[in-house]
Amino acid sequence: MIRFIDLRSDTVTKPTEGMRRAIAEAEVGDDVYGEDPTVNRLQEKVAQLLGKEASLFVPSGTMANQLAIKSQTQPGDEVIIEATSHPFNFEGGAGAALSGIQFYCIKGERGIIKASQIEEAIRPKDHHYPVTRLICLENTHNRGGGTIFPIGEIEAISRLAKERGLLVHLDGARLWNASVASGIPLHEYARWCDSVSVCLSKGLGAPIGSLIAGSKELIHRVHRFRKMFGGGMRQVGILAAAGLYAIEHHIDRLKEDHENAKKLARGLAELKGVKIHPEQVETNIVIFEIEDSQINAFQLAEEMKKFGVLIHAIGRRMIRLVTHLDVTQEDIGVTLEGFERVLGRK
Ligand code: TLP
Repeated sequence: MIRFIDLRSDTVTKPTEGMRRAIAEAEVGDDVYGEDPTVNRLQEKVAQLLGKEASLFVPSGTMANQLAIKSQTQPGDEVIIEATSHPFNFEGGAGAALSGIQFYCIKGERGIIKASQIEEAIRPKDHHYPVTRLICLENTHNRGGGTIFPIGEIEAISRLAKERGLLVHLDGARLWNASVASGIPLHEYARWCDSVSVCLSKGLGAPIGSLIAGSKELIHRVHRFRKMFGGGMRQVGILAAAGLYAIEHHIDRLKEDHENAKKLARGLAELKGVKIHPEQVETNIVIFEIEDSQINAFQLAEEMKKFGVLIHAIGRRMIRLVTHLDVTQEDIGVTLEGFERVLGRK
């Protein structure tokens, strides 16, 4: 079988030998009865890392975000969110379908929105308007290019939210990356938010799983809705074991992914028709544009396959590359060589 260098996403990683052993040896029980000791251990561990009272294991990041929305809104409410965010763009319209909310989108700077922008978006208390209830943030920001949400801005947004009686949800699918790159502990990011979701199946390399953390009272509500959404699972300790293994072994190494992403970006900046700001690459995501005179992004993706490299065209001129634990430093060299052969040097 040919080994592709797969830069389409950090969701494509395969479990390592050590992780597979942890899966095989996991103690299990029926988690719908709350009796899976490995799931319970994972939930306690993540709650502790995020400095929250409780957390709940769910199958996906999408379900985690949607449960956070469902548990903290009423149908007809408005949720303030950034225009290129994951819950608004890539969750199948679930906010409207499952919670009956509408989003109020704010355009951010590489995904980052400011407290002052949010303040303007909060609806007056008048019966003409929907009720503004929740603010959703994303850290790191996927379509922003793996941008780290500045902690000072999160604090300012949280203080504004408290003042105006609003709740804050943080989509922290890649909060691990933000924390490793910034040196700011996970709980410091989480303390400003009522609910936080984190994913085990992205940079951390587990095959599946996300958690949602918050107060005991919130997680009690989330638990009920998880059942309603069909997310109650049984002997799921085999999956939680992979998550625990990932937390124990794969957080610190994220810095290698960040270095690889920076190296990719620096190399790409030398190539013809590539528009990129390497200094803006903060974590494991690289987004760049190719100019009109060059081939389009879909054709570039096809050409790169010939060099054994898979990339994600996210538009006619935009490409996203994501580094992860199945991509080595040598792979970055091979990838840059491929790009150079297709695009040429400046
Ligand atoms: N993102 C995936 C795709 O859906 C785009 C990817 O390849 O990056 N929040 C954020 C910030 C995400 O990036 C993702 C997945 C999710 C939530 C949803 O997670 P899953 O795929 O587990 O439902």
